[in-house]
Amino acid sequence: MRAAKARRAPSAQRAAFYEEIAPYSLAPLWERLSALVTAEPQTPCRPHLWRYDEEVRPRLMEAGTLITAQEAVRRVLILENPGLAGKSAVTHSLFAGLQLILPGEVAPAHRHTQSALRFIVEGEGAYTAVDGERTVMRPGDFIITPSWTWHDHGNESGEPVVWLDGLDIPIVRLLDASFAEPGAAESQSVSRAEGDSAARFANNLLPVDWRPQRPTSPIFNYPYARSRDSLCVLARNGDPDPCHGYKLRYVNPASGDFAMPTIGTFIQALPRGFATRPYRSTDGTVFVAVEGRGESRVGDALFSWKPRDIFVVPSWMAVSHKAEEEAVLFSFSDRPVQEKLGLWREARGNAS
Ligand code: 1HN
Repeated sequence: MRAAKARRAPSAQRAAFYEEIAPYSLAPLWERLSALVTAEPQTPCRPHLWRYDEEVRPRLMEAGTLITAQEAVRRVLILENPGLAGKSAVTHSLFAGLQLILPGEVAPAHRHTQSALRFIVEGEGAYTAVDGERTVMRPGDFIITPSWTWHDHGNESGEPVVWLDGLDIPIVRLLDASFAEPGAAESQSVSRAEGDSAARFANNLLPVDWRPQRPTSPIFNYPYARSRDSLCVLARNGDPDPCHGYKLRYVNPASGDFAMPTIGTFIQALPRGFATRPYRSTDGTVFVAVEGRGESRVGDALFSWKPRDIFVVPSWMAVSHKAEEEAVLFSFSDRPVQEKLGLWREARGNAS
C-alpha cells in the first residue's frame, strides 16, 4: 500500500486565508483531496475477535442481572469495532450486537426502517414474531426482520437464549432515513400459524398470484438444519473453492437477489485441515464460527476461533482461514449495497 503523500504545512498566507473563509462555511479542497479520494480503501475499521465463552458471555449474563429485556427494550451488548469507538458500528456500514433474552422475558413489539438479521448463537426455544407470525429460534438459524415490520421476541423456554443481531443502522444513518414506532401492545397478536411463510415461500413454490411488496425475502427463517445439509452435500460432491471452501449465499427466492436488500448473508464449510488462499473484498465482513475450530489471518492479526466466536474483517483487508476441525462459518456484509452501486470489488490472492 502506498502511503498518502505527506502534506507540508500551508504557508502563513494560505493558513490565514483558510481561517478567513471558515466563518462562511468554506474550505479548500486542495488541502483535503488526497484524504478524500484514496488510491485504495482506507478504513478506520480494525480487525477484531470477540471470544464468546471467555469474554462476552459472562458480561452478557451480568447484563441480564442489571436490566430486564422489557426495560432495555432490547438487551444487547454492542460489538463495537475498536477503530470506531462511540459509533455503535462493527464496520463503517453495519451494526452488530449480541442480544440476551432470559426465560419468561418479552422484548416488546416495535418497528423501524432499519433491517435486522438474527443469527442464533445459544439456547433454543425463544421465538421472534414478524408481522403476525412467530418462528422458534434454534442455534444456527438465520432470521430476518425486514424494514418497517412489527417485531417482538419472547423466551418461553427454560434457558437463556442469545443471538447475534446484524442491522444496517449506519447505512440508514448515512441516508438520514430513520423512522421508528413502539407497538400498541407488548407482544403483537398472532395472525398466521407458525410455518405459514415457510410453506408459501421456502419450498421452491410461490403463491400463484403473489407479487413481492418489498425487496426483502418473504422467507423469514432459514433454518440451520437445511443450510447445513446443503454444505454437507456440496462437500461430498466436489472440490472446495481455494478462497472460500464451500460457500453459499442466502437468497430471496422471489428475485434471486440477496435475502436482504442492504445485508448479504453467507454460510461456508471448511474441510478439516483446509487452508484458504488470501482473499479480499470491499465489503467489510462479520464472521461467526458455528462449528469446528480454526484460525483466520486478517491483515496482520491472527485469530483462533471456536464455536460462537465472532470476528470482523475490514474492507479490503486480506483474510485467509485454516480449519483445524471441519468448520462452518456464517458471515454478513454490505455487499448487496455495493453491488447495486457498482462499487463492489474482490481480489483473490494479495494482488489488487
Ligand atoms: C432492534 O430493534 C433489535 O428488534 C436488536 O431485536 C438490535 C439495535 C439497534 C436498534 C434496534 C431487535 C437493535 C435494534
